[in-house]
Amino acid sequence: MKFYSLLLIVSLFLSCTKKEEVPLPPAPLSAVPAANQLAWHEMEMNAFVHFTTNTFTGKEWGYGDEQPSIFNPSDQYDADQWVRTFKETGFKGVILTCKHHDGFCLWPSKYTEHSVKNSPWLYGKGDVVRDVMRACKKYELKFGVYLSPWDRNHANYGSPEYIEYYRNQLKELFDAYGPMFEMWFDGANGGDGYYGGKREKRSIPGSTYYDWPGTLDLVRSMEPEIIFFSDAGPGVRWVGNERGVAGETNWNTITPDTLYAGKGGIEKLLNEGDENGTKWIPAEVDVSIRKGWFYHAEEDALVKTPEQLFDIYLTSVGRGSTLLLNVPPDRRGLIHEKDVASLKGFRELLDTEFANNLVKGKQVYSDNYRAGSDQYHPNNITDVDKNTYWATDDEVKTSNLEIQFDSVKTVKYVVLQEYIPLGQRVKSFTISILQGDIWEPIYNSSTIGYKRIVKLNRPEPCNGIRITIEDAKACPLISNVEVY
Ligand code: FUL
Repeated sequence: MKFYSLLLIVSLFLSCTKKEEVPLPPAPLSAVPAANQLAWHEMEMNAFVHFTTNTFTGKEWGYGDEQPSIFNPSDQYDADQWVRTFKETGFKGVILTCKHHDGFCLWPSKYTEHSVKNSPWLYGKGDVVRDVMRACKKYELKFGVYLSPWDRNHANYGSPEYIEYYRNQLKELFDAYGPMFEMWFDGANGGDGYYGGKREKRSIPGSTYYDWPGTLDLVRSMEPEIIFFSDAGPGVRWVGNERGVAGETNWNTITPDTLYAGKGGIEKLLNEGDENGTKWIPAEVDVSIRKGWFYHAEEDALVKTPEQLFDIYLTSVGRGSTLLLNVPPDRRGLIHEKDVASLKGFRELLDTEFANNLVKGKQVYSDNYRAGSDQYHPNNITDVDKNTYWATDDEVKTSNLEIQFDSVKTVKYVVLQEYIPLGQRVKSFTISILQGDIWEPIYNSSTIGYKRIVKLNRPEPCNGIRITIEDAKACPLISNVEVY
């Protein structure tokens, strides 16, 4: 008798421990984000700041022959106000044009006379790069730099000496103003310029002149975790337009060998990515709050409204990209009142539209979850923990997630997030709402990625919501669902 009870206890113990055995996690896909790319995704909204002699000449592209004396912000200049505004309205990082195509440097570079040090502003002692960097530290925003490869002022542009000059400036910037989270390499190259007085057209072989591998290595030696933006990455890619619109289908992967800076006709590929791309190079959506990238008083009436900014949010962050919104300071050296008002209105819209998540903490039903293990339970999508996720068995690529409400609710937005550390998987999904006893499909689309925000054409009263993953590259992994 004793022996049998012992056996019972042992077998009970074994069955309990077996139940708690966690199945193997899904295998990662071949292209997954690196840690710094993951951190970049999570930033979601960064600010871009274009400020230089163009602000004072009224141009968008300075020729490179501007006198430094024209750069002269007023006593009201206040980089703190720029960054404070970004902080208050929800931006996580700032990228500053330290040097635009005209070659004028916003810091007192020792390698050129074409800089703030020869302007009357603060008797030549001003330094915009330092001020923005300090304000970012104060408000805990990350700081990034734009240093235009094309330089219409420099006499040696087009020759190897210029590459040395460009690299010296990178060293200056990274030595004195770090840490930096992102470095922007602009692909623009219009050819003609002042070039030390030669006033001619210079063309460079775009894919070889800058020796990008060497330049990137140099920057990485100073800032190992930096994200590089260029048309084709390697950190993040251009989204293919300056209108604020990522592809509705938006893969974070491309095969970069097929691309190089300045090559035309690849906008669609950049916009939508490539499902079978070999590298994780997500699109960054750069767009200006104004018509131009620089401040021009005559564009004060054209500042994008809060509603326009909200639409851009939906077509950028809401399509799995990061928004890089340009907000250019005016001639005083302040973010203009109109821009501040628009940004604040935009923030209010975000806060009201996404105020009350109807499914937070709710029970979720699914027709499949990995080996029936709690580790991959569908409740993981409503637990507000980005590190937990629902996963299906390896062979299951179609599955449902269902959430029922206690009473009729009106649904306007559905937010979906894949668990991207193991790769982007979902190829197609459908949203249905429960009306009476019927699940009514109301929306179908393709990719999800880091985040997908679906705005329903008209708010729908319903008793529940169902997300059907129709197809995926491998078993789908969903980390978060919110409903508003
Ligand atoms: C473009 C530039 O030519 C514009 O002036 C601006 O800096 C934009 C962000 O990138 O290529």
